[in-house]
Parts: sequence; structure tokens; C-alpha cells
Amino acid sequence: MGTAAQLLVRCLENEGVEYIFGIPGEENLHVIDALLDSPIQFVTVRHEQAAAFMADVYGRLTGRPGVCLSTLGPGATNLLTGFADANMDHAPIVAIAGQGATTRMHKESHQVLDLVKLFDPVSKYSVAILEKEIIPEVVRKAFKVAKAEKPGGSFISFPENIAAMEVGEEVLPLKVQGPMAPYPPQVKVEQAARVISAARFPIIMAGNGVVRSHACEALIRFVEKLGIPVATTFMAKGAVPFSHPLCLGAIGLQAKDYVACGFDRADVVICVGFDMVEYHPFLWHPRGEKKIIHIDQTYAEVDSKYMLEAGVIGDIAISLDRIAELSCRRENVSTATLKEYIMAEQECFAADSSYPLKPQRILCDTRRVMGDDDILLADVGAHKMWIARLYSCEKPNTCLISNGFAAMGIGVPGAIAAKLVYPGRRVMVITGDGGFMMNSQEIETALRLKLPIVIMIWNDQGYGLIKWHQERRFGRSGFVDFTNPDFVRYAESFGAKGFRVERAGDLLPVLEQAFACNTVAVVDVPVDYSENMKLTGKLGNLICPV
Ligand SMILES: Cc1ncc(C[n+]2csc(CCOP(=O)(O)OP(=O)(O)O)c2C)c(N)n1
Ligand SMILES: [Mg+2]
Repeated sequence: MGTAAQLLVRCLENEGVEYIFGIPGEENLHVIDALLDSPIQFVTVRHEQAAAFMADVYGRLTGRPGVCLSTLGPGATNLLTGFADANMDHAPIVAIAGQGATTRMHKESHQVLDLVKLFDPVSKYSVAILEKEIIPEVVRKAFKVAKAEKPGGSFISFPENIAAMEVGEEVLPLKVQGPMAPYPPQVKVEQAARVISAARFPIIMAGNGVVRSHACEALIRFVEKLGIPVATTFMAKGAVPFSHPLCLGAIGLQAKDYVACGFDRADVVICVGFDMVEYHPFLWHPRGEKKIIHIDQTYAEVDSKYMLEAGVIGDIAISLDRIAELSCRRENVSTATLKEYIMAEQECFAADSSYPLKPQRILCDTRRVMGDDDILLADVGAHKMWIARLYSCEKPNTCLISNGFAAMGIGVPGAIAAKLVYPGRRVMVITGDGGFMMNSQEIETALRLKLPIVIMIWNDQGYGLIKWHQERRFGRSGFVDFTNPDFVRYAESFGAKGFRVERAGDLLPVLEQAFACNTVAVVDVPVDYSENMKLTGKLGNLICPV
């Protein structure tokens, strides 16, 4: 005999859960108490939103659902943003919230909200445990659904009176069975191969589905066998190494960019594991004249600019290998010009000594201190756009960008989760001063867990990306400026290290020092965002090399 809460925890252990991120509350007391006897490590955080972001990044890096826990009402509403981010970025996540007793859920009652309804639009599965016997089924289904392509969120509401009930020994966790991707139908493989063989200038767009399905090596084989150039979305950076001669770089800026020039020329676009939420087809396919081949585990979203010539649904690696077998190789596709532009842009600012620092210079130095396996997280803002364009990756999941829901505040909690998953790698977050202040409280969590991470703040005293949009659209800006605390002293007040970069040439040694101090280090970097509008001007006048 044990309580329903203990059964829930046994079911979570059965799913292989290592960590639960969250905050204890009155209505989840039984679950918290049951966790005291469990090998699962509970990570106490300082804001539920951060718990959800940690679960989000944990899910993205491991492919296993990250788990977060809150109390009812305000605890659960705080979880919502990070949870929605995971759901829309297709990271597997399971959130569990305490709930008022079933005897008071039907009426106005302290902190009670209909949580199943609240999470319904941002989840794949949202359910309340209203009978103790269903716990094994609910937990198994929540994990199965969250993990299945395309991954996303499962939410479980757990009323306090059910959690406290006694459950018989005969109710046991269910056997964990992973969903298997089906084999692609041969007729579709042949159809895709015919279109590719007949193409004049095919191009591949690789999305995060390639990374999720562990199909990066198959993609590289496909690219090399057929000689077709490949661009990745922001979230799929590193799916093909940037240094690969057929890799064009990352695409996704709303404006035209060098990589997009390849798309202009293409008559066939092969989308592999592409999540439409990242880069809408009307941005890269406005006239709808190209032939699209969709290779994914799930059916294509219906969109007037994404009408398929062939759709190959099944295990992505198997689909790629089979299509490659039947398709003709392309010779002499020159991709050099496009990549050269990006590389030239990176190099030309490598020694730029202006101050405040230019985004290009900062990213150059950042790339130098980060090894191929180290992990850079971007928060959301103008800095993210620069990272997405210019930070080149050799390996997948080494630059984490939220590009679906794009929620500010993911960076600091995300870095904590990344360091938990990969303690042996350097983990750095680049965040705006706006996004940093949304979850900077988690510095305390990182220190408590003894997780050394480097937090680099691009200090422009404002909501830079919005200012950029305002200038671009209306030629003026407003309501986007603010002042900051002294970030060095702020860091020190937590017991972390604080650094301020006062000359461009100091950035590299300061970053090395920040990693060497082996604790949480905050690096305040004044940034020159006049480069934003210069980039807009440059890309606005962009004429694609032929
Ligand atoms: C939670 C949330 N609120 C608002 C936005 C809209 N938004 C996107 S970027 C941005 C400004 C970001 O400012 P900052 O963090 O300082 O980064 P910067 O653009 O200056 O690099 C805002 C308000 C968002 N994406 N997420
Ligand atoms: Mg800013």
C-alpha cells in the first residue's frame, strides 16, 4: 500500500526521469514528500517559468521529456510560457501541477482554475487524474505523446485529495514502449528520386526534425552522394557541419540573406525534418513555383506555399538512404560564393576594435572560446538574430535557439539545464539585457547546484530587436529604452563572478577568465546595435551572386 502520489512518482521513475524542476506548494505536498524517497533529483527553482524552460532545454538536448512541477493556480500559470515554448519548439516536456480537491473544482475556490483547459491550447495532451487507478495509464500516455513526433507538451493536473488516497499494491507502472517510426513507402521514395534526378538546381532545407531523429549522419551521406547543397534552419544548426563544402549555413531571417540566394535559384527544395513554425514558406517561397519534396516522420502542414511534389513519410534516415540510392548525382554545384560571403563577413570584423563592441566581433571571439562540442544558448532578441546568422556550428544541438515560440527569458534557465545534461562541456548563454532580467533569479539556482555557466549580457539598455523593427518599419522608435543595474555588482551579490568588458580586445581574455573561475560568471558586454540597421540596409540591397 502507498499513496497515489507515491504511485505517480514510481511511474515517473519507471519512465527514467532523472530531474524534476519546480517549486513545492500546498497542493503538491504529497508528491514532494514522495520524491524524498525517490532517486529522482528535485531541482528547486526561483520561478516556475524557469522550471519549464529547464525542462524544455532538457527535453531538446536528450530527446526524453523534461519534467516540471508546480502547485495549482499561480504556480501553474507561471509554468505556461516555458511549457508553450517547449511545445512549439517541439521539445518533449511533461508538466505536472497540483490541483484543488475534486470536491471544490466545480466552484469558485481558492487558487482553483481549470488547468486542463488552460494548458489545452499549448499542449498535445492535457488531462486531470480524477481516479487513482488511472495514474499508470496517464503517466505512460503523457510521456509517449510528448516524445512522439512531432514532440511537444503533456500536462497532468493532480488534485490534492486524489494524491493523498491509498492505492493497492496491484496498481503498477506500465511497461515503457517507444514509438517506432514507420518505413517510408517505396512508391513515394521512387517519386521523390525522380523529381530530384530531374532537378536543375535542387537545394536541401534541413530542420530540427533531422536532429531529433538522429538522422544527421544519413543527411550528410545524402548530401555527399547526390552533391546537393544544404541549408539548415536556425534550430538545426550543425546538423551538417558548417565546414562541409556543401553546407550553406543557417537560414531563417525574415529579410533576404546570402543563404536565401540559394533558394532563389532552386527549382526543387528538399525539406527534411522541417518544422514550418521556424521559417514560414511565404518567406522563402513567395511565388509558390518551386517543387517541394517533404521528408519527415509526420505529414506536411497544409499551406498554399508548401504544396508537395512528393511527400515521403517515415524514418528520416531510412528515407534519405533509400532516396539517395535511386537518385542521380549532381556535379559541379557551386556553393562557394554564398558561404564565402558569410565567412568574409565574419572575418572582416574579427579584429574590429570599436567600442561598444560590434555583434560580429563578439561572435567571432565567442566562437574562439567555444569548442565544437560546447553549447551556446541564445535568448531572444537582436542578439539571437546575429547568433543565428553568424555563429557557425560543426555539431547539432551545440547552439540552442528558440525559434518557434521565441520566448524571452529562456537563456539563463536553459543554460542551467544544458550544464546538468553535459557537465563536461562549456555552456554559455548570450542574452539581451531585457531577457536576462526576466529570469536572472536563477543565478541562485545555478550556484546552489554548483553548475558553472557563463552568462554574457549584450548591454544596449533596451529592447534592441523591437527598436530595430520600429526603425525599419516607421523610421523612429519609442518605449524600448531602460536602464540596467550594475551587472557586475548584481552578479557578486548572488556570490557569482562579475566581469565588464571595457575594450574590444578584452573580450576574449575575459571570456577565458569567466570559464576558468569555474562558477557562475556574468559578463557585461556593451554592444553597438547601430549594426542592426546597417545589416537591414545591406540585406535590403542584396543582389544574389549567380
Ligand atoms: C516573453 C517575451 N516578451 C516579449 C517578446 C517580444 N520581444 C522579442 S525580442 C524583444 C526585445 C529583447 O530585448 P533584449 O532581451 O534586451 O535583447 P536585444 O534585442 O536588446 O538583443 C521583445 C520585447 C518575446 N519574444 N518574449
Ligand atoms: Mg537589449
